[in-house]
Amino acid sequence: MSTPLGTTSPHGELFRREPANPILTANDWPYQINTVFNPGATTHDGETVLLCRVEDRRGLSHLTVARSPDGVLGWRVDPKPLLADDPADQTSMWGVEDCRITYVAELETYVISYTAYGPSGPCVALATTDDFQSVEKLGVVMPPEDKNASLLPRRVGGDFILYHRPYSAHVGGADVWLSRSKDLRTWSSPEPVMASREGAWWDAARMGLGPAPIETEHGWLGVYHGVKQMAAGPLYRAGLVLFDIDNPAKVVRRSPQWVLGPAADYETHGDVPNVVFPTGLIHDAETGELRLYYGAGDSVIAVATATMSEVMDYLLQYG
Ligand code: BMA
Repeated sequence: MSTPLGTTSPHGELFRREPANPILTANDWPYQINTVFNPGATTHDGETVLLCRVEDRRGLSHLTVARSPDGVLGWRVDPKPLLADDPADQTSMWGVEDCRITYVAELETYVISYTAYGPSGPCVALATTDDFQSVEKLGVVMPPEDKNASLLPRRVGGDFILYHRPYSAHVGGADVWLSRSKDLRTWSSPEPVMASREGAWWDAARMGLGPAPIETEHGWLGVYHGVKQMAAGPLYRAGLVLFDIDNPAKVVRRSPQWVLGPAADYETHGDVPNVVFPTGLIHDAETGELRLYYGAGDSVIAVATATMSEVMDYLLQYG
């Protein structure tokens, strides 16, 4: 058996938890909430911006901005949501959840891909923002059931590329697909990209792409969540994938092991125990550091780090 062990993490994983974890909890919020988790992440005006999923005390979720100078400490949380549930809208009357953020240089704007939730089930919606103070909604782009949408930062072959996870009881499975668009509004039929593994594997029950993939010389670097169904309930962990630069529907590398899984107290306890759900990834090109932001236990936000070279070495050697 080949043993692709992680490097310096106490749990033998590639990503190392930030000692300040959890970096954001309900206690940090300027208004009363239940939990805060699964944040989109990016940089804006020299600061780290998280667009956090906040579950209120009705059980519905909205998205609120938190800013920090270093991405770890000193968070300032906005007093009101950037995107909220809309009681008048059938697609989002039960809330908005789990966004990913992509800066699209061609459009000079940030695109927010998120899950809108209503009586027909979860569906994929897009919005844009220049400043994280106001948004322009592009509306629902994938009908229910669909979630875990993540946009590439530039066109490939003339098209914008959106990874997402359609689900149908007829087809079964919950895998990663992609659709293409010229204008971010009209999207092509989904093409299969990456499927759950089988049997005892850590990502056999279902999966979804996390943060917007980052362009590297070896391909588009993505982080995904994989789920194993245990007797005690689902177990959510994070793994890595590399998509072909010119053919983003093609997986060129995939981590055999998870690179971060529930181990710390704040990951094994919470409203949903045993959840590491990655939704934000920031690459500091100067230091080579990758910061992975994730929801832990569906209750708090945490961050773990690795370097780009560690991640690439690992994927190229074992993927
Ligand atoms: C998924 C999503 C996430 C959540 C995860 C773990 O299906 O709903 O929002 O973090 O389950 O409960």
